[in-house]
Amino acid sequence: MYNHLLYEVNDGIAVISINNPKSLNALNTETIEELGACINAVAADSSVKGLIITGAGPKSFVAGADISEMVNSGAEKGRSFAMLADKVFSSLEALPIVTIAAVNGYALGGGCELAMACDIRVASDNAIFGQPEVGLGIIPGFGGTQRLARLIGKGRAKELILTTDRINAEEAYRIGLANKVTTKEELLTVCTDMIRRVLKNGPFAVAVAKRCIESGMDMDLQNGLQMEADAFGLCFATDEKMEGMTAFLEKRKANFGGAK
Ligand code: DAK
Repeated sequence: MYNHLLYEVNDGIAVISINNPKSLNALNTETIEELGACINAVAADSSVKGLIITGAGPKSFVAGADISEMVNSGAEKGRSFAMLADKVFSSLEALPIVTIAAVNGYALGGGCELAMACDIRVASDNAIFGQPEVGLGIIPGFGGTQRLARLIGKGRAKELILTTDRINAEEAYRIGLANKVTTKEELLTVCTDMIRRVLKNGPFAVAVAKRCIESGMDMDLQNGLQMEADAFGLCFATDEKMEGMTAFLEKRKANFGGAK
């Protein structure tokens, strides 16, 4: 069905693997188009409750945008590529379900940016993160200058982007770029277990909490708190809240219909 992606769903958890082995899973236009179509399919499929994005093969998550395609692109192509990628990465970020990047090797340039468009990053111990763009005479263009600074702070984001230093999984964990580090063998299990823990909770509450965090990052505190209060009120109107609180009072586990 896809030329550049592998896609499977097990027990409500979807796994998208970027699959361009000859270029260490670099992102060309067709791959980003397919990723967009696949994210739309995930959004439209109510049976999918969580999403993992990873790279096919043992060595790389995504080694960045495809340099062999970009080298001859002019301003017009660059602009349309940027608009496409922006749309796709934003649709990934806007999914109401939890998304995890299982970073199984190189996450460079657009690869690091793809990981940052997910809610959570779990890195295998061979993962390498970096933003090499300024060394290619461009800047991070899939949201890197914005999302990296929001995630790890302005000073560290500037250091990574301006030096183009590559960092390993432990350092990524230390600075908050990776949420967790595990072995290569256990990476997908760790991600799946994490998603299952999310699925024990109210799906509407999870979606609303995720949206409040995302939107709040771009607001001042007072407006963010107002948004949170409005969203909090909305949760009180749901069956989910009734089930969650009733279950507590009845000393049983809440059943929100997610994975067991
Ligand atoms: N693009 C194309 N091919 C790539 C590639 C890439 N990003 N990365 C690796 N490959 C290819 C290599 O050319 C090589 O191909 P063959 O020679 O076998 O044909 C094959 O994958 C294996 O790579 P290596 O032989 O280099 O493998 P090593 O283990 O020695 O090194 C490496 C692995 C990941 C350290 C190295 O391949 C590397 O440095 N790759 C490039 C990393 C990089 O600079 N990535 C690009 C970052 S720039 C935009 C928005 C965003 C962007 C662009 C536009 N707009 C708004 C328009 C994003 C830009 C970026 O991501």
